[in-house]
Amino acid sequence: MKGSFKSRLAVFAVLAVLPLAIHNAYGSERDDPLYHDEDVYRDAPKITNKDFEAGNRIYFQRCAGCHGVLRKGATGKPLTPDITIGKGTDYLKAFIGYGSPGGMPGFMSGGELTEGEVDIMARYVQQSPVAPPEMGLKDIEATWKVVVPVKDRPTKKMNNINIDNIFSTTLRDDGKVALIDGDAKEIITTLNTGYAVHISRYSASGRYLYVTGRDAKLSLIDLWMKVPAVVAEVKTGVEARSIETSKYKGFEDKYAISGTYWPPQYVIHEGDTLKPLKVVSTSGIASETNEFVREARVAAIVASHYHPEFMVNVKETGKVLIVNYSDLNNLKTTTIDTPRFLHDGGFESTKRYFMDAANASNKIAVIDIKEGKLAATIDVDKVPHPGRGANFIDPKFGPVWATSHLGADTIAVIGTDPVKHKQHAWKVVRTVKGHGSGSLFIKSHPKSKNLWVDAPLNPDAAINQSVGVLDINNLDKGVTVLPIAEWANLGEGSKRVVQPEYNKAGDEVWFAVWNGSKQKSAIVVVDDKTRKLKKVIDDPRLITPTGHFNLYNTMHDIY
Ligand code: DHE
Repeated sequence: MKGSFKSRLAVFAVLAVLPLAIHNAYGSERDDPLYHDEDVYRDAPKITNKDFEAGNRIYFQRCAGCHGVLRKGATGKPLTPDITIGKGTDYLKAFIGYGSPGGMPGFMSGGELTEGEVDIMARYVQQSPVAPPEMGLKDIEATWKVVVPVKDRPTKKMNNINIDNIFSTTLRDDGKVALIDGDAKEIITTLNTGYAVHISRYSASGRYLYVTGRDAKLSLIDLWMKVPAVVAEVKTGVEARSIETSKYKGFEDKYAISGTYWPPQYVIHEGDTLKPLKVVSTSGIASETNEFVREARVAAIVASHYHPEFMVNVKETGKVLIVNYSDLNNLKTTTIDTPRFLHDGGFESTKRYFMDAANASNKIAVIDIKEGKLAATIDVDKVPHPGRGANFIDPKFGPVWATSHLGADTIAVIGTDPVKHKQHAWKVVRTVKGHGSGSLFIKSHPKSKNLWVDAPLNPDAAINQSVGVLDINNLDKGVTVLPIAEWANLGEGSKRVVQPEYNKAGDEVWFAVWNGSKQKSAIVVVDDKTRKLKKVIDDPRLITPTGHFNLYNTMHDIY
């Protein structure tokens, strides 16, 4: 591919993904004779440049997260031409359009793609994938921008907002976050933070908010300003999902770490400016196969409260890297082999153990943060997807952590106390029915008696538009289903209900009602005790809300 790194990055920024130079070099039709050099492409259906470009853009927006930039598969199946050509265009169209019970969303039935776009995608995935560019420290530094230098920032909090109870809400397709005052339940401001914003995390002091977009644009927001605003940004790659900050005593607000899907690497940044300090590749040898994996993507990252360390999940290699940030020039890393593919996870209640979902193996790996080693692996149901999971005290089994599943309608409740409840530790002590498969997130709070579970990827609207709630003290009683989307009263649309999140006090639970970008969406606030509707926040600025992150709970890992 020709052109400087910057121009290549510009292509990515405009098209949101892969360069087309190779394709363009072969003329306007994919059936150009040159293109048929390799046998595998001989049977690929025709695709015009225009459709290939559209396919690239859609693939990055909707597919690469699960299937990989190089289409080698992870959460989703591999989609390389040697496999897809054999399936045929009609089969692929049905799959893309209507999804599968295994967790593949129906992109046409869900209203995200038109019939024409589904046809393009069915032909696009039969073409050969094109490798995106690398990005070293210099390249990353070239994108780094300090909007408000540290010396020009306030020295004390300049607003009257109770920032502990702020929610940073992802406005997925609007490329923004909404900062919502959790007390007033009103939007304070919305801020541009990058394409298809993914997650928000806060600095250990609570002053700074870090937001990453899927396009790997990382934004730093100063919550002390009169009106909180973006004070620095940097682009760490072309695809990202994770960001975390240093939490160990003495290192509060000092570092941030961002993980990228492409290039497969992590970057350590100066906490208050985002200046990139260190880049480390995560490509390497996989735990179970001992084969080299180039696209070894960084999934969840958590920060230890026990040591100056980050736990970096490398999805495809099944390695948890314990990165000690006390000396960046002599970076010490402990590598723990786990089952694959690692995705998301969170701490149990003492924060000593990281409960890490290896979703392709249907297992939870338990990492002992204090000792820096694997404590256990636990079999659960199909495709565990905890988010950060939920902690509570089970009346019979003591402290437990729970995950729901993408591929099953169950909740696995796991004993987490190896001291006072040793016989139950790292065992599934209960399997409880939720209200449906296709769940992504589960949540509780130390002050609550409820366990909330969503199912936004269930194909049935009655299930994906509602949530399930269970009584922690009476889990055998079964799940109660609450019609959250109906309460929001938004009119037409897919209205998937996603991610329970508590307020600071632990007496309200918030849900996003995630509708199409041209339709009305909302945040629904439920009274945790009565399980009744408390408030619908339906400000028109809430375009495609998905994740929402309460400052106090996120900062202190309370879930
Ligand atoms: Fe996420 C967390 C990856 C699709 C909402 N998501 C994560 C994490 C990863 C990840 C690795 C953990 C980050 C961490 O803790 O540091 N997500 C991916 C994907 O690869 C995937 C499957 C496909 C994609 O194309 O991105 C994907 N995620 C989605 C969605 O479609 C969701 C539902 C809506 C959206 O906003 O895009 C979504 N993901 C979330 C949320 C979290 C998250 C809300 C944080 C959960 C938490 O409680 O911390």
